[in-house]
Amino acid sequence: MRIDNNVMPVRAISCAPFTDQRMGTAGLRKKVRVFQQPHYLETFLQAVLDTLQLPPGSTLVLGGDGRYFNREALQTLIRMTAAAGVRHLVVGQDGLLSTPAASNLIRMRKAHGGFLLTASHNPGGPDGDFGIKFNMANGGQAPQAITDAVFRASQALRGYRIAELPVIDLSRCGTQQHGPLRVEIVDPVADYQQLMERLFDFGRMADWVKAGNRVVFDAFHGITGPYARRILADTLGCAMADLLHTNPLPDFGGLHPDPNPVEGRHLVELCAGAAAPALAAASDGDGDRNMILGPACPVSPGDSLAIMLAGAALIPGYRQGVPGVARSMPTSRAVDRVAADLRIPCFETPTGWRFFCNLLEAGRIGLCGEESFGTGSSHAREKDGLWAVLFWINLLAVRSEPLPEVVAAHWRRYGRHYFQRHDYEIADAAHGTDLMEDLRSRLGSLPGSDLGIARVDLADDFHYHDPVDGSESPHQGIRIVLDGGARLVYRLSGTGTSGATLRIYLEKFEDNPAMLDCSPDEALRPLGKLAAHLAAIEAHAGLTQPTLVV
Ligand code: G16
Repeated sequence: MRIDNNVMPVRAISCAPFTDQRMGTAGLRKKVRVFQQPHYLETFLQAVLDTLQLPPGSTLVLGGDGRYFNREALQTLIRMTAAAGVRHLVVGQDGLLSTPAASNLIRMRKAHGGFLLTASHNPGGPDGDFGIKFNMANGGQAPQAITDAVFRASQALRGYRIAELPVIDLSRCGTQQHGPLRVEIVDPVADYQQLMERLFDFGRMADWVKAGNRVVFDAFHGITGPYARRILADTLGCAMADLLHTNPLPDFGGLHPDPNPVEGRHLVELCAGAAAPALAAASDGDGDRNMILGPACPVSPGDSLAIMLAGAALIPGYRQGVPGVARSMPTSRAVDRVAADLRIPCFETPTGWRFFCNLLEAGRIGLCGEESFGTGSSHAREKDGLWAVLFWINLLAVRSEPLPEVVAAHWRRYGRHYFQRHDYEIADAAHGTDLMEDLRSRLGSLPGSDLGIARVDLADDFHYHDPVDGSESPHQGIRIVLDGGARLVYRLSGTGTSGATLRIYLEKFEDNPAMLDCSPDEALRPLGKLAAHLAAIEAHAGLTQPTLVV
């Protein structure tokens, strides 16, 4: 098909709106089959494009985690952004870009934003999940005001506009011109690797690997495989055989690409045995999550963030110190203790990486993290799985101590925050909402009451006031703080694609040196029982135990 240099042929297609295109914690996530309905993907994209009103001639970054339906969706995305007047697309080769690498590219190229085709850690394949996130010019996910406006726009749509373009070949790096549209296909790893080399001491890390410190990394057939091969193996010298599942596959080879101790139990078992590597790690489908383990020592995400902050001055990119730190409300408060020690502010935000972006953008924080296996810094506006692995390698290389000793020393100094998340999969979403409403209605009567193992100090529904833009985010999770500092948090997940997932976060602080080495199961069992009883989970949802404990 030949296209005139200046004119983009565009077709207008009429269709009825869909009623379910409200974005959750991170973009729109649905079953693949929902996205495959005629016009579904297109109407959502049109709603985003109508809301953004990009200036004519804009640049956008496009990529994804390689999951099923990405290829088709990417071609639609190219044609619709072209119809909306975008004139320069920067696309990862084969449509691949990790979420943090895309965030970096948007910033580097001064693009107007980017679309990321991913449902993150959710399973892939024809019966799995698909998703789309839109990131703004700062590289961070669209804020709530934009996602709300997109939903309103989706309800009012009567059709969409799509350019007539041939199928674009994304397999070779280089620039293609299609009429007025320039499509630039880039190596997904190169710019990201350069950024990592600026932040970390690669020479010292390579020496540490050479000295016999083995690193095992599992990419779960998600996007981080190509990044891990180039950075961990080719550059730092890790053994290729220790990098697992590194070719991105549309169905993740049947794996569930969620780096937690359940999906990563093979790594937990490896680390429990005599052949434990110095460091084991994993990332998720789109490369923004991380799990860190050492010999007989899984590191909880809250501890990982706290230990990173405590050691930040040892890492070249953070040597100047960080101005502040942030964690999502349900995340353990281990990092708060380090921040207090360093006399820097510690912000508590709602769940969702986008809430960190204003603080990062305003220079008020340098590190941030969440219980959901996400950690990041001011280097990007998304959490970053491989970055966290590199941070730990750099930290271990400088400290010259095994990982379990680093963790134990941290607990001896700051105390230990035992932490677990109990997820209950509730088949009928309405039962999940009723449960939360019921608990919310009883909050006023809880303070001061004796719950058997402790009295309630505080019971509220977390409300966030953004200190940068002044926006308000109410109802971000129920907090029940007990005397002695233990805490229960309840919220419904915003990333599932069916039913409701009730998440209960359990936390207990311990600074008795004789009690620092319990298993979280043991330390938190009474709290878990109390949490289930308080929320009347069996009565509301018929569930007598959690579906998943991480
Ligand atoms: C997303 C968000 C995270 C959030 C996580 C879990 O991660 O970016 O900020 O913590 O979902 O959210 P929820 O508890 O609502 O399911 P990802 O890696 O899935 O994009």
